[in-house]
Amino acid sequence: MICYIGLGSNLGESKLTLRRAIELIKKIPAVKLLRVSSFYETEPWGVEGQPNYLNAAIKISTELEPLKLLDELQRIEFELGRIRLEHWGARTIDLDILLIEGREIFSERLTVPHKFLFARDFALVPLKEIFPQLNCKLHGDKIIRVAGSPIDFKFKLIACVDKNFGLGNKGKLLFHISEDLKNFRRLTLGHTIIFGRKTLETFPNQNPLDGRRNILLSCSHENISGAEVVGSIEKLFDVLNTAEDNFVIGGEQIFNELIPYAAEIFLTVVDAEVDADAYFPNVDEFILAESNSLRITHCSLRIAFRRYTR
Ligand code: ROI
Repeated sequence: MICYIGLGSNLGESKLTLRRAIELIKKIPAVKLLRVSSFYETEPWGVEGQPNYLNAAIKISTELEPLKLLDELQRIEFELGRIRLEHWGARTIDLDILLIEGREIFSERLTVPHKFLFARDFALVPLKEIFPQLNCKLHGDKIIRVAGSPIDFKFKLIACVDKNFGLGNKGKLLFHISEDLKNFRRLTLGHTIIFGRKTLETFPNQNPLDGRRNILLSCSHENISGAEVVGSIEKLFDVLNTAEDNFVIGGEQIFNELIPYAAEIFLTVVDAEVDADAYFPNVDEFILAESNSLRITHCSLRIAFRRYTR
């Protein structure tokens, strides 16, 4: 089941609250985060004398029944300090089920599509960004795109995989192909690389890679010379620069965490099938923009350099 959720906040540190809400939604069992919109500053709709809101929308896929999903969203609202005071009052966080693909619901607790969705530009503008096929009319409300969404880091995922999107086996990479290593170096040199501990262990002598800003995303508080260590996705956002090229280089777990926010994917696909125990995530939310195939010199394998965009 594909579902779109609207997020809103106009009390406290709204940017951090929206980011935290998205990370908490990501952690709901049986929920997969697929896509995130920009953040938008919006004037309060339907009420006066409140601070402006920060609004966004996300796309998820889930096996949860809609009412169970609603329970989970309300638990997260509560965890983030939402206290229900007055109807339509200012709030630290508001999470609304906006749309569910192929479903309509009219029950006491839940109406889908959301009762006021098509009247509210603050919900429609972010929704339309991640669901461009949506057929709707805007009302000309003042909605300003602002910095702060995880998508503003424009993450680029880069990996070498076999035909089945296998990444690695028993802690080792599947391939060491010099054409691919050269391409990896050319793309990442002078930029930021983000990786997990298992990927660090695949580096020569387990050392950070030269000529790049190395960031290890790991909750074990080790100290590594030549790399910055961050313990969570939210801390990663604090240390990253949106003007930089931020390459995510693996492994499986780190790709899974960051692919919902990614702008681009560089995949080298080797025309072979190899035993693997770690895989690159599904790329169905992306469009294949480019593919260049070549025969590698020493063995007679073909490889394809693919580039995907949103
Ligand atoms: N207005 C804006 N702009 N954004 C919101 O998220 C929002 N949420 C609400 C009300 C009070 C209706 N107005 C809003 O619940």
